[in-house]
Amino acid sequence: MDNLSLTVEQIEEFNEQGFLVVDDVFSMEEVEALRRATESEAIMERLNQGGHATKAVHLLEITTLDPIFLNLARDPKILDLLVPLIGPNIQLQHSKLATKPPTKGKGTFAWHQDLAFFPHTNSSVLAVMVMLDDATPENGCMQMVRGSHKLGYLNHSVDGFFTAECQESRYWEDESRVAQITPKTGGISIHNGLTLHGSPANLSGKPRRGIVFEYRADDAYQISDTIWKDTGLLMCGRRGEVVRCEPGLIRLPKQDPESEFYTGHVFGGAFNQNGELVDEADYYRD
Ligand SMILES: O=C(O)CCC(=O)C(=O)O
Repeated sequence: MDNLSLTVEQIEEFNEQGFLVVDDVFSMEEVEALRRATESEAIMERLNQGGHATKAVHLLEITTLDPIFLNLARDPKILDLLVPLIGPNIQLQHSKLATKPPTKGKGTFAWHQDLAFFPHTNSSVLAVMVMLDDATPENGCMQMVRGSHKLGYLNHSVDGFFTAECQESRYWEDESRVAQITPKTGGISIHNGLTLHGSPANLSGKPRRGIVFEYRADDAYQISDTIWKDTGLLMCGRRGEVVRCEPGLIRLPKQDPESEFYTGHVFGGAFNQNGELVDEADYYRD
């Protein structure tokens, strides 16, 4: 398929709404090759370990598991669409295979902003989901709040600790602002890292698979959370020596040292500016 480019109207739509759907990016032949790769022994083993038959599994660092996924992340058919949105110098921030099981009623994702998990110095960070199955309301397609990327960082914490769920329900309770995101197989969705989104359960009885790439402008620096194996890989353009900072408050995803998800750093290990002693969890306790 020929490379696509965004029209002026699509760029305006993305800037206004915080998301965009582009269909017919990949051919059925390309999708079949990607589907086969997701069914390889190595990937199935990891999916089985995650219990993908009965619950939604996000298999991270998918680019490291088969070169087909790294090639996909670097495919100009995707990157050419992103350049007008975040500029010519683009890094990968993370990658994953996002599955929803065929089991009816499973695979809910709570409302959240991606950047609440891994804050950056600017919001030129966006996620692309490449659909290996049609996304429909029945199989739990993503839902997004129109214009929510302009709200800044919303609160995802309770009692000061990050919960992975946005706590400001008034935005998605206003149904007139909620859009169903329904790219077809071989199509993609693109959303800004601050766009508030979630997805309900899969009721279709069939699996729903998508490959997700979070990309960032080269001048967006991660302030907190995880650095994955493929974080920072240059996808196109060049590495610069400049960090761009947008004004505003950024709420850090402070981890509860008592939680089962605690990673050993209260603010994640990414840009942890303290020495060994200061990094003791007790230091942050009241
Ligand atoms: O897989 C889904 O439907 C939701 C994924 C999602 O919200 C995310 O990866 O941030």
